Amino acid sequence: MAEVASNGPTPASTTSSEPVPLDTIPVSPDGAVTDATNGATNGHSDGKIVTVFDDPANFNVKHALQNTWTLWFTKPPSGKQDWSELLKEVITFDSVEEFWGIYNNITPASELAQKSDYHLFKSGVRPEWEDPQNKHGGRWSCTFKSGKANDSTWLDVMLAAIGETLEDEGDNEVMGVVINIRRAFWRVGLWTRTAGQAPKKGSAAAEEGQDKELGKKRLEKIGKNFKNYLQLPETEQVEFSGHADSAHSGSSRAKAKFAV
Ligand code: MGP
Repeated sequence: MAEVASNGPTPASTTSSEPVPLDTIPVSPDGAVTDATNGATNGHSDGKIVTVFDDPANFNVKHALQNTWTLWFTKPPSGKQDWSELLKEVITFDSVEEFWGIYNNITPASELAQKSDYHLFKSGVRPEWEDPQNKHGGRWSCTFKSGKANDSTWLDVMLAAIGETLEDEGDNEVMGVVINIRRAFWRVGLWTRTAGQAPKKGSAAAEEGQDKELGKKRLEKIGKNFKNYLQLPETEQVEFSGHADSAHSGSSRAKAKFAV
């Protein structure tokens, strides 16, 4: 194994079982940060692949993600508190290294208190039905009875989101992913920009001749990808519901519009 020089900033430990404060995570080390892609989209530039070992002392090579993501946390209510009082923005990141720095130092889903949620959303989108970029959208979701999902279920879904493998290029549907920790179950969700409705008159999609059926097919394909990452057997389904219905009923358990 390559030897890593001992001088330079020490990254937060990844082996400690104690969660460390987020502001100690070396997500933005001092000094210049090397973009591992060197501005190229495939990680190669001039035929050279840059890895963390190019500068092991400073630990400052970053592999850029296609999008910038923000982690949010909903804390369990203590008494009567509004949804918006409980929802907290945690941290924003845009590289693979930052993702792992954060993931390895926050409380795993399995250790969260009941009624907590993690939300991982594209930067600039609040994980709420009311956000302008969500309000016409919906959610694929899957409920796992206690013990039927674990930390890797949530990790796989986050990696699929930040790795942009849930949708086809140009779909521009995925807004974020969510895990709800509840007494008797975990619910994993994938939020989309649309909900299978006909495109608005005059919109780019309408002008391209896209119709309701096409929108629904696009969402179903995303639902199937989601189901694969959740490793669900063919006999189980993930369900899609619209945020407008959830907002109307005041509950996330709005009636499913379709399932795959
Ligand atoms: P939940 O956490 O999505 O589902 O919503 P849970 O715990 O299964 O509960 P249920 O009530 O849907 O059966 C819990 C509650 O948080 C909802 O009832 C809403 O009051 C509130 N809430 C959840 N979301 C995602 C939103 C949101 O986007 N906007 C607002 N205003 N309230 C929300």
